Amino acid sequence: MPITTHRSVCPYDCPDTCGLLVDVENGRAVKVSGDPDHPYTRGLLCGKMQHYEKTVHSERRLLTPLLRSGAKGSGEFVPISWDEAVKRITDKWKEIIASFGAEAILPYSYAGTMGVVQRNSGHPFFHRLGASRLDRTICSPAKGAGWKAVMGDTPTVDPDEVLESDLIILWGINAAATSIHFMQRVNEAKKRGAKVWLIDTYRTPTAAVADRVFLIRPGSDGALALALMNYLSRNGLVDSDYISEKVLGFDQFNSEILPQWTTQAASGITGIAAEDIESMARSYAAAKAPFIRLGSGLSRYGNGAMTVRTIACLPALVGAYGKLGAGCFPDTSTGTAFAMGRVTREDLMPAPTRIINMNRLGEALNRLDSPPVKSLYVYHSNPAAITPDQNSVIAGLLRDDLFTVVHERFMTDTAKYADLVLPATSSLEHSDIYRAYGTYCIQRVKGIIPPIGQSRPNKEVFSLLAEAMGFEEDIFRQSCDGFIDQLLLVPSPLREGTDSTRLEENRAVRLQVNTGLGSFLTPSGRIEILNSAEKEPLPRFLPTHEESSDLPLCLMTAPSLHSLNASFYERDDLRAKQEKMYLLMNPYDAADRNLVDGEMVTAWNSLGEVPFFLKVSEGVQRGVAVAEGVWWLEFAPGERSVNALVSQRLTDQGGGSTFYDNRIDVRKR
Ligand SMILES: Nc1nc2c(c(=O)[nH]1)N[C@H]1C(S)=C(S)[C@@H](COP(=O)(O)OP(=O)(O)OC[C@H]3O[C@@H](n4cnc5c(=O)[nH]c(N)nc54)[C@H](O)[C@@H]3O)O[C@H]1N2
Ligand SMILES: Nc1nc2c(c(=O)[nH]1)N[C@H]1C(S)=C(S)[C@@H](COP(=O)(O)OP(=O)(O)OC[C@H]3O[C@@H](n4cnc5c(=O)[nH]c(N)nc54)[C@H](O)[C@@H]3O)O[C@H]1N2
Ligand code: SF4
Ligand SMILES: [Mo]
Repeated sequence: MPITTHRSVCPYDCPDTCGLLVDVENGRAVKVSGDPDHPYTRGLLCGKMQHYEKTVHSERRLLTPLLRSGAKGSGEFVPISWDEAVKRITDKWKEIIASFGAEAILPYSYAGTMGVVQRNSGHPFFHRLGASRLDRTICSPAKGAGWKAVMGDTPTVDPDEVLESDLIILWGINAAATSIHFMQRVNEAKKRGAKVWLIDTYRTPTAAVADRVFLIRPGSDGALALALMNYLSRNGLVDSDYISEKVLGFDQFNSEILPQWTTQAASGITGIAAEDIESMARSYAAAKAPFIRLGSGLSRYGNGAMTVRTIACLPALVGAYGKLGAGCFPDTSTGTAFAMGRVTREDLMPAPTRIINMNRLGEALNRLDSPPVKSLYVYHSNPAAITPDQNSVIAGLLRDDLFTVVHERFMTDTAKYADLVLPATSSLEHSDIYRAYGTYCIQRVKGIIPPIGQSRPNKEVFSLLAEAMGFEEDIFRQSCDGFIDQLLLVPSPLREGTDSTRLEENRAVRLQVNTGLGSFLTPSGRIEILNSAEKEPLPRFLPTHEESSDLPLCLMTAPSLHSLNASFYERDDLRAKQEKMYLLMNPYDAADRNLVDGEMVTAWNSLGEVPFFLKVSEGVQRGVAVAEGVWWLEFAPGERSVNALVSQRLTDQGGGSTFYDNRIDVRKR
């Protein structure tokens, strides 16, 4: 059989949404490389995706529906047919609805695939069913809320603008792992003379590109931003003309909030020396085009939205939002590229149903009544691994009276607790259309190999379930491609003028985003340092949740270079690169506890205990411990992984997760 090459896209929850070229031979993907024709990613793939064919054709792929035959969590199943699986699910749901109402059914999904159609295809079904709704806030809603409080709906600039910057601040982002194409631009800007700073809680791999690395106390970035702004203001380094024309509320902020934020005061909280904060402020003011690339790490705290809001004010003081290659870039704004209402179909809900925050799944499964959750349907997510408070989630999944269905590519930690497992296709086996959050591109792709085993795409499974439930709406009968054709008929200003031929050729297409310098989509038309619609009209410093904890170490639940949340652990090659499930600690913190590099230790707090291998590292500041990656329990050294140490508490706004706002102590195993 000849080898044919097809265009596809990386389906994972990564800002860049790379274009792929996939060689197919005899119905199998045999080689995956980057598509040089992609306007942003231009052929460069990360290490995780260079052998995506090993994931797609992994021996671990689920091939048939499976019915539990052993105790919950034992992983013992027997194969059954799709017909039987669908009948069992819908019979059980009809029974639950008759006794408890449809709100006793809870969908749980997040970002196993970022394709607009497959990702959201459960929404119309569960809306029509009248099930409880899931508030999908695990990632970065606090970042969104903080940004919006200052900038409203102003679109962020194109990431390529960073090439014009002379000072790039990577703030709370491990771009070497999570934004490799942005890093390419950063390296290019460095060659043109730009300086690069990193502000993080430990020396991540991204530190290698930075001219200056500032290690900050977790959750204290708001204090740093306030002190920088105070210094700029007291030393005549602000752009007064720009402020009077474009900024709302600076005078009040400057008199009521800033004065207490001396560099000494901020130094006490952030751990960064006062002289360093002063030199940062001077360099920031002197830069022609200072560009802040804001990650999500600093937003996953009890004060996360306020931190982002405070940082978003900083560029306004020096007029950076008015300059090419300057300002602040949290994520791109492509939410309106498609008519999402047609995809999610809230109109199908019989009446508004209750909303359950996905970060509090543990609480929902264990404590909720009126009605209790009697059935959980998980698709493209792995909550037993990735959700806060793993002990509580697993206790819920162990409930005998909970009917759990998991639609998955692999036997994940969550699937092991299911009553019924359904096999899912990978992105090479189904059609979809993608937008991105780190670039302004969209791409439409087709399935290019047949489904592995009896696996089916999300959309198709919801059509089967809808049919068995007797739902007759057209959306449940449409093919994925038919649905995408219709969706593309609905115009969007972002897609105006885009090349539809390229789109049909499965090539990535750049959206037309007007990131016009100097106009702001806020109620006042200005940058709103003062926002009277907010509970706190002015930004100020808020403490984290763990401020008053007596445990000594702040736990960083950071991304790994070789995995993506709990994805890619099916791959022996990539797991080998992570070596072991490590906890990184400063040499002094280790010595204080008589711990030595390489030994097994137990990290603990009031929520749980997790065994790790200790890695002593000078790159971690005292008082901080780092656990990279979200390991599957199958490969963890003990019974639990990192999220057993993470609480279900939420961010100050947006209902977000607080993955980084947790303290622990560590003892010998
Ligand atoms: N390789 C890889 N790529 C990924 C992912 C992955 O797991 N692995 N995950 C994907 C997903 S879902 C997302 S949302 C993005 C996330 O991409 P990022 O924004 O890069 O990652 P975050 O986990 O949000 O955290 C980034 C950094 O914030 C730091 N940090 C934590 N607390 C603080 C703080 O208080 N102040 C400061 N200044 N820094 C702090 C952490 O140490 C971490 O290095 O990446 C995506 N891409
Ligand atoms: N400790 C810690 N915890 C974290 C994070 C962290 O950095 N540290 N990151 C957090 C963040 S930012 C996020 S966004 C969440 C992400 O949490 P999740 O969205 O749950 O991400 P994954 O762990 O990648 O799990 C996705 C699952 O979807 C499956 N899948 C892939 N494609 C399909 C498909 O088409 N159909 C179906 N049915 N299944 C499919 C995959 O096999 C995989 O098991 O994790 C959060 N949890
Ligand atoms: S995970 Fe990110 S960098 Fe890697 S291939 Fe996918 S989109 Fe590209
Ligand atoms: Mo995320």
